Amino acid sequence: LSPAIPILYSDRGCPFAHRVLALVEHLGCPIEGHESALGEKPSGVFRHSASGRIPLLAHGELAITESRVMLEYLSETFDFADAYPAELQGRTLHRHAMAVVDDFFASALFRPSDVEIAGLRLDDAVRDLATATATVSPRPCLLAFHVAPIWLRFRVWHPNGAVTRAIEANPPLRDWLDAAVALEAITRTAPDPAVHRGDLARARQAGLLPSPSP
Ligand SMILES: N[C@@H](CCC(=O)N[C@@H](CS)C(=O)NCC(=O)O)C(=O)O
Repeated sequence: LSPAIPILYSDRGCPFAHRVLALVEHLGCPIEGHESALGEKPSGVFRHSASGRIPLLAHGELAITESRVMLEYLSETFDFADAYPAELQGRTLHRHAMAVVDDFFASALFRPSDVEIAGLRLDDAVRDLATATATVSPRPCLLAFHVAPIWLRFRVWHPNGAVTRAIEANPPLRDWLDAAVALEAITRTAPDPAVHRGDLARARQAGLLPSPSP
């Protein structure tokens, strides 16, 4: 249980694993990927957890199942100087936005018609994300790697959903997020569009994802 390099267990197309793969791509740091087919568990994951919850990052004695914590861990391990804005206020806004992305936007990917999730309303969540992104131009940073995989999937999974429309109604935020999706580290680690569409159709058929919102 002491891998020399971190191991990432995930299934294909997972938006949370995409965050980690993008950071790893950007930093050029070593990682071993164990990827299963969509909806299946990658072999070896149960050595690290009873539930096999994925994504899971294993390194030495550590087994982490929150992608946000994986980003923190890898950026500290491999010295990512631009992980956060240098100023305390900017850093705090980015950390807050990352929590809001997980509590609201990431959940909304799977429940796209809900405008209130975990006590957060869509308009508050959009405002928090807009405030944080307004502090820096779009560039490789943890917030960009955290949110871009989610926004990319809103565009593909729910092009006309309530969340997508709310973000499109805020052009500076929309442009920042589109620029984050266009970052080299994100595009190089994004699912192939044809594979993504096929997996999306299968996930909908299997009831893993709701049908597109009206
Ligand atoms: N908050 C977690 C979410 C992880 C998550 O929801 N993963 C999806 C797979 S893409 C899932 O269904 N996990 C549950 C499981 O693997 O049993 C993170 O950011 O890593």
